[in-house]
Amino acid sequence: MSAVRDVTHPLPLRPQRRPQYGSDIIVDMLQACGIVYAACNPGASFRGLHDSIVNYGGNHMPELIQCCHEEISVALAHGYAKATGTPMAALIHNIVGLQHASMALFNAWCDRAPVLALGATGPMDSTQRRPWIDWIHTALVQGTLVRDYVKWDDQPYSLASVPESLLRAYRIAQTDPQGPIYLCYDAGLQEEVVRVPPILPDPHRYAPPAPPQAHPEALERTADLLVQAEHPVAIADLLGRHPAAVASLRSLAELLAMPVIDRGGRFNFPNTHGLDATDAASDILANADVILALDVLDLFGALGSVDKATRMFQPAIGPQTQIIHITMGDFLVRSWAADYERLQAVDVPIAADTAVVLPHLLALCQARLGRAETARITARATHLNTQHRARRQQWQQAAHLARAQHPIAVPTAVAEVWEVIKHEDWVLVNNAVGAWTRRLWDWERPGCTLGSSGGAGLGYGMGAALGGVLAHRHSGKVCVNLQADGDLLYTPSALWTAAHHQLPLLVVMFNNRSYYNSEEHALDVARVRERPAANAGIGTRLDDPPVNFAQMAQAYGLYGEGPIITPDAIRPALERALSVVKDESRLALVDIVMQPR
Ligand SMILES: Cc1ncc(C[n+]2csc(CCOP(=O)(O)OP(=O)(O)O)c2C)c(N)n1
Ligand SMILES: [Mg+2]
Repeated sequence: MSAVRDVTHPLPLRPQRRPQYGSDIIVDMLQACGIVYAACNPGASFRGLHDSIVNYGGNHMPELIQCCHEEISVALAHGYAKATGTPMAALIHNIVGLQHASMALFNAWCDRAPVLALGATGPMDSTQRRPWIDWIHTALVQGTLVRDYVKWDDQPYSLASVPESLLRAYRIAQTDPQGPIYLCYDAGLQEEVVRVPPILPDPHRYAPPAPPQAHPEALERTADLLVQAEHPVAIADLLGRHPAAVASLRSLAELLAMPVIDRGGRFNFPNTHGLDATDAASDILANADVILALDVLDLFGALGSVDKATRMFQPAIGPQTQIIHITMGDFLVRSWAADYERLQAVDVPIAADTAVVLPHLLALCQARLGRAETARITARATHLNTQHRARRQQWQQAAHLARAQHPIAVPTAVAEVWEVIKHEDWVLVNNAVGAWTRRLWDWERPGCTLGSSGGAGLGYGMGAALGGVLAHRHSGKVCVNLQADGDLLYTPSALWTAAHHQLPLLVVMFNNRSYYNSEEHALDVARVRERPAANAGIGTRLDDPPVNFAQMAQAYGLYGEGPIITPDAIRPALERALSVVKDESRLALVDIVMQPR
């Protein structure tokens, strides 16, 4: 369902079947909303819904994707949502499943990703409960467990209220700022016999609202500031959730010769473009007189840098820098988690949808450009292009030099993966590497990377990557997961889901045999306190014993190679793995042991 009703493309026809049980109605509604997949880890609280999906619905719209942990189910839906722009469902078994799912819901919340978390409980009619298990697994009200980090939760009281509840949930999840919702279905309600089938509403008429345009005066002021600026800079973060906005940003950047810093919440700007300044953010910001922030989650953090050890923040911009921020972020603030970030002073705050605003802003800027501005802009473009080319060359050279290092350096592995996939139609569905992929790969298309977990809750990578694979299933695209070791050890059973559903994915383990982020903190603290650095590995390293990830993949019936410890061995291993992914439509994993950063 898009925001604007398209009468030429009606939704799939309403099923010509008669619902017999309450959960059949839920399935009819999921199909009417176009939900293709439902990730699930099973449980008796939704046995009614399970039966309806596989028997009444024929395991089609939604099709079940079996997972071994609710955190994986939700991460899968999270990755899928980012890859498609639409939600899939994750079925979550009462209280226990919801507790497992909660952290992944938190990730989706922080990442502003629409996920339909469908839970179950009860029966709420206590006379219908089985002793012990139905009692310990029933809560009043289950949604309170995750209420602080879902956009909405509901527990429909009757079958008649099921359709409206689901339509509202879908609409809320899909309306910007997007986010997860949680619906809880009473087990009794699911198993209730339908006497008179309800007339299901037409989901088209409940679509998310058309997104808002900016206030005209604020937009005029924005255009004035940008055109008059000596050094305008754009910072984009979640803008790329709408691919059209990426093209608009590119046009605006080119019109003004405005460098762009991509914060990477989604893909926002091609790194091969001469105006990409992501890898020179602090220099570019130091010079900026006007900043156009576009859907930036942490604007304060984007405008400076912090010393991790001392927590000292160093602003990158001067006090005179004018700041414009176009975001819908003000409409999604809760008190529980401080994911709203530090309050940043902004000169022109605009609550609007960047995809709607940018074409208008472009026209306003175009109308303001005179000869003097054009000459200034042309000179700026030349300068920025030259700097960009020099930086790209510098990264290439650094990667080339790093090849001699042992253990394998991170840029060496990143460069080798690129050599193997660069002629494929690839999608980076999870990236644990940090800046090096952006430095060495050509990121050019919207959706070619899916960003990170959002909530920095570990265990995200493999599940989210499989969500990306589901989204691109049968498309011929090669999905790539650059997977961190520590993150995978939270949710290794996601490999079983990949094997069971034959999800093709190239997994490259960026294996530093450590929870290195934590080891690094330990090193920093030891340095500041002048204590022995040698103990930083206690409680943080994963090298005793080292995990054999290739064998782990094999244990799930998948292809696994490694550990790879020399640069020359990387490429042949990756090529063999890629053949497995493409020819056998299976997950293949290559474990590369490397330096921590
Ligand atoms: C659920 C959860 N537990 C603990 C942490 C704290 N933490 C942040 S990064 C990190 C280490 C991650 O290790 P790995 O995934 O191997 O990445 P690396 O830092 O080694 O590149 C830990 C433990 C967290 N973010 N989330
Ligand atoms: Mg690690």
